[in-house]
Amino acid sequence: MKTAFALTAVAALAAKVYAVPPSCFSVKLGYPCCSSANVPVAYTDNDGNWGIENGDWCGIPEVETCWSEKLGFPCCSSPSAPVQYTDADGKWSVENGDWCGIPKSGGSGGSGGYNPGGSGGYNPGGSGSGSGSGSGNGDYTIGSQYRHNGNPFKGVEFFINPYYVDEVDKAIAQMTNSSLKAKAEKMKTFSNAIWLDTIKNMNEWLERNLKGALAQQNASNKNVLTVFVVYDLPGRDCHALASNGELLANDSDFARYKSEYIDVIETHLKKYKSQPVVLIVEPDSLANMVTNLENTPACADSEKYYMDGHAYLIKKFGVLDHVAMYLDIGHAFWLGWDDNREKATKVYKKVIDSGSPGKVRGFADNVANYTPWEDPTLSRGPDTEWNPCPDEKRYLQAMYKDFSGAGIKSVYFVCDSSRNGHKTDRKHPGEWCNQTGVGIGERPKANPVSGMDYLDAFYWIKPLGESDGTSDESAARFDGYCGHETAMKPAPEAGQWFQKHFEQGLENANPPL
Ligand SMILES: *[C@@H]1O[C@H](CO)[C@@H](O)[C@H](O)[C@H]1NC(C)=O
Ligand SMILES: *[C@@H]1O[C@H](CO)[C@@H](O)[C@H](O)[C@H]1NC(C)=O
Ligand SMILES: CC(=O)N[C@H]1CO[C@H](CO)[C@@H](O)[C@@H]1O
Ligand SMILES: CC(=O)N[C@H]1CO[C@H](CO)[C@@H](O)[C@@H]1O
Repeated sequence: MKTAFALTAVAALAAKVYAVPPSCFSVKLGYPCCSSANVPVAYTDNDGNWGIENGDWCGIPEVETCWSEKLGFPCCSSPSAPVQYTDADGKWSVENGDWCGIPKSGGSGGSGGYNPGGSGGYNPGGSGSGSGSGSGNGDYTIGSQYRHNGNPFKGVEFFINPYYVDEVDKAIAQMTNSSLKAKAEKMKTFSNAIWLDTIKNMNEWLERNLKGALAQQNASNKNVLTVFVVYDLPGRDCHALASNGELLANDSDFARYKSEYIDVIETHLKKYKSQPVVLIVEPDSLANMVTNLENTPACADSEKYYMDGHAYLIKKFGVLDHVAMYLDIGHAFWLGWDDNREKATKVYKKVIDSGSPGKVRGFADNVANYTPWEDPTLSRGPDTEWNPCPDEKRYLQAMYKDFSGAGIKSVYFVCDSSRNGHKTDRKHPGEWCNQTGVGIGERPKANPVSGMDYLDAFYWIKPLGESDGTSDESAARFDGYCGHETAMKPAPEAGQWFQKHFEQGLENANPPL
């Protein structure tokens, strides 16, 4: 309010103080809010629209079209955006891979928007005084420390990743078959992990999703679990090419891994301490340490960084009460053989000890792989190259025995079931790229198998539909496996959307969608 003349003019009307609604732009300037958004505009300046009531200036409250901004999320571009989720705050949709609040239509009666008391749980900025700047993002109360008590997947709600919901919506838009569309719609109701596969993606997605989960948690009054994949070690994917990372196996890139990646994740995790978090740690890395040190020079070059990187992150994340970590152990047709399991036991024991006092909850298997949970057609013999663990169930049973026997204290597993519902067409179980015949497997669920208390969960770690690697032989990250006969082609780069693979996964779902 800049104009002094206007003030004196009205001061002459010598008003009674009107009962002040608790917040609107004028309160911090010393004027009450008008009683409704429908008061006629008498004057407009940079602060907002002013009305006159009871002989005094009052700030006309804005109809809160953009209610989600105070919760840290943008508004959707249109009031007719499709509703994906509804809670006490309002209706939510997804745009550009993030939640957005669907604007409440302004207009009639001024009833809708202006909501002084702030109803439901999630209320940034705190109540009362109206002193602060109000806008801006998230200096909200995060609440008290959450502590995992046993299985982190149990008794919690799973966070739905809005980015995936958006990908699925786009996939649905390309479909014509209505029965397939209906299956795809269901995919939006299941949770999957969020991959922090570059420093940039981590910066973009980690806090946003923690914040989203906190909002969901406060609205639903149930703890909401988010699962992240930590995936950026120097010299990543040392034995293959399709998922090579941004950091090289050298000291300066290792310093970046620590300071620009792990430390930043730690800061966010420490802040969002009232909600459960699971971390799936560095897929494929330690399994490469078990089997590929001798035959792959790139893996030998990466060894120091893989080992020191794990020690570093276990020390940091493994002391946080609301965070549970699972180290990746490949899958049945990687470490299942007797000699590999024996070597693996030593490697994993050493890594866990090196991270003390940090602790890990257990191990993740079959991440981004296709090995079925049970495959009664296979047994140890020439067909399996004498692998005694030809499916994930037998693999975990054996690993449980070996790891517990070696004195590893916390031995629990989470199995990636996003793509292992149907035996794929692969001729050799070592094939991993875009396998034809893919089908989604068991839905995410805690303690899914009776008699296997050490299986914490089936969970979708690799989102179905995101490519494993390109089939373009001229691409820098082309890996021979992605050109093999049973690899679906043409395939886009790793992580890019692969519509055909997605559709096949839906058709072959087991159990069916
Ligand atoms: C439509 O999809 C269903 C299952 O999702 C499939 O069984 C059927 O063959 C498809 N129809 C056509 C015409 O492709
Ligand atoms: C490490 O690799 C990065 C590329 O990611 C390069 O820029 C840097 O110069 C390398 N550092 C050393 C010490 O070789
Ligand atoms: C602002 C707000 O409502 N925060 C709450 C979110 O949930 C936590 C945990 O239940 C509460 O402690 C906060 O007060
Ligand atoms: C479903 C699909 O795309 N299958 C293809 C996988 O790759 C083989 C060999 O390149 C093709 O013959 C299949 O059509």
